[in-house]
Amino acid sequence: TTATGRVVWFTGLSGAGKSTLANALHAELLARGVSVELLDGDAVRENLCRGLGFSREDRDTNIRRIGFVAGLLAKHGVTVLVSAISPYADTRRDVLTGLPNALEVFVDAPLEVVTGRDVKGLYLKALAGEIPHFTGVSDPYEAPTTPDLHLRTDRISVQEGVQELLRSLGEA
Ligand code: GGZ
Repeated sequence: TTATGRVVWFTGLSGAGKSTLANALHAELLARGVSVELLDGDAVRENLCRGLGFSREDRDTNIRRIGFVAGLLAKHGVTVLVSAISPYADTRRDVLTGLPNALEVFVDAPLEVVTGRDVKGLYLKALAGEIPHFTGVSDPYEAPTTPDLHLRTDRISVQEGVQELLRSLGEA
């Protein structure tokens, strides 16, 4: 029988570095021959969750669908890297509780830092009121209080983050 795969669940604000870390970890695990899949909020919203918006209900639906697919993959031994804001603590706990072997990773940078980076220009628009319900600006983000791993991306490099992730996965 195939051992259950791990689920690494990256939660945090837009621009905090979830996808960057997930992509870097993905590359590292692939290089080590690990069977690994990425479920990125952005990509998922173009197919599996197409048509969903950013109300609490839609975000929760998004997160539950991602959790469902992650569980199917993990059951077959695949390591799954999930990158989604997943702003609601209750929903995260619900979904993560249903995934044996899941790691909750808080990808954390202060709002000033992510608004300063503003890689996609979304914070500028959100602060101008052009994007309603923007997480961290006009919509809640409930930070994890007891994450398995807390990465301050304004203080550590991507490579340091990946090293910490590998250690948490027992791969370092
Ligand atoms: C937050 C938004 C919003 C609003 C569009 N609030 O940094 P990005 O651009 O590429 O990633 C963000 C993505 C968030 O999707 P998730 O599936 O991760 O969200 S959730 O877990 O809450 O369901 C951002 C973009 O979509 N985006 N509008 N209003 N982020």
